[in-house]
Amino acid sequence: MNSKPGSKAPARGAPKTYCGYITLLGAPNAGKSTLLNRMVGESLSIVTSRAQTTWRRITGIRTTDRHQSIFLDTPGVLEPRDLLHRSFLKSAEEAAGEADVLLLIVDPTRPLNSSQRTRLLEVAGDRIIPRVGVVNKVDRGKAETVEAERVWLEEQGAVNRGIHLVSATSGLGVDRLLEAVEAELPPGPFLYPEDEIATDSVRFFVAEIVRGVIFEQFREEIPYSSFCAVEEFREGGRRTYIHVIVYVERKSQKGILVGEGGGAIRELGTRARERIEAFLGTPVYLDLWVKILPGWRRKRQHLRALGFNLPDDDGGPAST
Ligand SMILES: Nc1nc2c(ncn2[C@@H]2O[C@H](COP(=O)(O)OP(=O)(O)OP(=O)(O)O)[C@@H](O)[C@H]2O)c(=O)[nH]1
Ligand SMILES: [Mg+2]
Repeated sequence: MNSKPGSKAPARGAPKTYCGYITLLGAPNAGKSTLLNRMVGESLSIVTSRAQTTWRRITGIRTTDRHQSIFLDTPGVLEPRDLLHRSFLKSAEEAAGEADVLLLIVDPTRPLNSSQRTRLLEVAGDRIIPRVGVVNKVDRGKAETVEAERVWLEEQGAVNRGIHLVSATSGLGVDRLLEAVEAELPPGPFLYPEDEIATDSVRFFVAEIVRGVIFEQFREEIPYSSFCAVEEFREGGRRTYIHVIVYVERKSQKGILVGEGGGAIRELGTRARERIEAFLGTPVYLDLWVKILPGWRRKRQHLRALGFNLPDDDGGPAST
């Protein structure tokens, strides 16, 4: 070897590291966000009992000794009915396209129909990468439906690295899944510092906390018509001042969110503030406003302004 003193040759015998993107793909409500949170060990992605909770990609990072797994949670794969749904689908497709490893997650408690299954396989695509099957909710699924989902994954050739039976809520089977994921990571340097677990901004998480409370507190279409945005975030005073706007599609929805005598929005504000304080570890003044942005779910200019990832205009459902 003729390396000069002080040259930048990599240290011989330096331990090799592995790092890659793992995309979680599945139908709405399959438990993708629950699984991401379980694998990262923090509540990063909101989870509710209702379908279509996740609206865009959420990144969660898990670093062990020599492995960095960068998990991408995605909106559930669905039949798009409006432009917002098409944005969900685009986010899922893009994350699938960026994956080094794909986790195809199915839910035995809500078997999909054949067109839903076809769409899921379409979004999973046919890139040659490691694909791991996950049958989630085995704590609740009947043995025969768990087996039926496992067989489906196997027969479709949708996975090429085995199928794991897990429960994201109890953690059953998740350690073995994590080991299987690490074994598939490509060699490479870590892309994030070892103590980093998320890439989204504090503002984003605050808006998600408010959206999560709206999912809990309101029924029917209200959670699906409410978009939360942090307009201002000012630290330094006795309390952190946070101004959040909840955009709704119609006047009637604003009435429901505000409630009689402002009761509903007060309750929402109190619950959201308590959670934001716990998240930030500081006292917060939460200034919460509801605004009408007519038909925002269907309007390209509104969705763009709200930061959604939009497909090119190909005349799909309800694109205006
Ligand atoms: N019994 C049981 N319930 C689970 C499990 N994993 C997730 N759930 C529940 O399933 C529901 C949906 O979970 P999410 O993690 O929000 O599902 P998701 O796939 O992210 O849903 P979208 O964001 O709508 O695509 C929640 O009520 C979870 O508590 C599990 O292993 N067992
Ligand atoms: Mg989700």
